[in-house]
Amino acid sequence: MAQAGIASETIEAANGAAARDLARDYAELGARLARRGVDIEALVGHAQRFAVALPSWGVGTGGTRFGRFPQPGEPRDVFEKLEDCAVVHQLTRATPAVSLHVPWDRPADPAALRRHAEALGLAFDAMNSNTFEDHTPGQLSYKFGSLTHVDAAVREQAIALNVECIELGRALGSKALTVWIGDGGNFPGQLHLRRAFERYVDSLRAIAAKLPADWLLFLEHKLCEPAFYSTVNQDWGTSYAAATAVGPQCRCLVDLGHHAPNVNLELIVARLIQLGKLGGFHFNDSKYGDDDLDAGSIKPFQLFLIFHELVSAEAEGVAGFAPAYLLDQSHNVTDPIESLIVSAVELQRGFVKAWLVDRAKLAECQAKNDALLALQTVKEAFETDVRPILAEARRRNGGAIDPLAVVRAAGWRASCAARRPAARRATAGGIVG
Ligand SMILES: [Mn+2]
Repeated sequence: MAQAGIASETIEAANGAAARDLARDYAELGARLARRGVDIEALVGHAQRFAVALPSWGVGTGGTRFGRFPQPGEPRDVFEKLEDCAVVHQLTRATPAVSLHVPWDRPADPAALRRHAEALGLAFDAMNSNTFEDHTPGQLSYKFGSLTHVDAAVREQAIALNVECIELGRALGSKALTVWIGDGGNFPGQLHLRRAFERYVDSLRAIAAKLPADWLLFLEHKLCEPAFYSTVNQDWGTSYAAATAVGPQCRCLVDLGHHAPNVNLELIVARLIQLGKLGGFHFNDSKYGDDDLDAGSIKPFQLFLIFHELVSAEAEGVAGFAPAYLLDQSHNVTDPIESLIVSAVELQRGFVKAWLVDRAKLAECQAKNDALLALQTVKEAFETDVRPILAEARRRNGGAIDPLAVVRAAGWRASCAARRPAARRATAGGIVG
């Protein structure tokens, strides 16, 4: 039976105590925005409909190759992972779906897992296939690659796992498969660079042939790691070429941490939108590489500028524009539930601020080549404190005005520690794509 989350009375009591201050802050912000010709109610509406999926692999404590430091009360299986995801959604009302990693979270009984999710008010987002490890004892199949391996038998094994993900996803109600592979070479000369890419496209075509008509296939690129010389799908251009070769159901997925330092991510996003191939996102943040830090923690202006591109596309009605949003982070020193709450709110903040951009004024600045005022127009939106809007949206949607305070005060983690003895602990975490 699904473990009920935080008691609704607890949330209501906390909201009751905070409601008066929120009403005052909301009214003040509404008046300020009205002077700019902005309707605060429209912004609350945008905040209320914002949604990002949670990664099943993100609710266990993460780690690095230097170690993992689990905390008491971690989820021990996919059923308990969903219970933690449900708490994030209960408080933020912004995370209604979960993305599974297979085989880490392969359900023995998909129908039972779907019932469990539905009882918790959750749905399933994109499936994720893992062919960067072997999970069969004694096998080392993927040491030299998976979908691009020189041995056809290994490629077939990797294709079969992706097809299994599609079948599991159908049973769960998912509509997409995300493929990230660690394939590549560690040394010059190790791989025939063009042949490896040809094998990648051929394998993807075999997977795409098994997709239901209403499904999408997302390709996730990454500059390096675990291969440190040449990665088969290393950048958005390669990903675009592969997605185009595979066909119309295939799109590119942008993981914010998977690029060379200083790359202009919002420009990549704009290009993929323009080319009709933006499939979705893995949101996180980074300082140096694929750091998998919490969204918005390091470069909030970059996050806002990405949402500016996304919201512009939505506002302009770009045909076929419907990217999938997923958090993909590793929580090594924080409580994963708390990090996911804060990260979901950070994304919602970027989304709402992007709707604040005065697009008519910006278009005018661009037409007049007024670079200075164009920047000021964008920054006026970025610098607006929209916290009362986000809190009001949560309140109206039945969530918590202050979700972080409520999850701490409710003692969710401590209650998990009491009913999840560590003996059965087997959850995966650590380095993921
Ligand atoms: Mn990712």
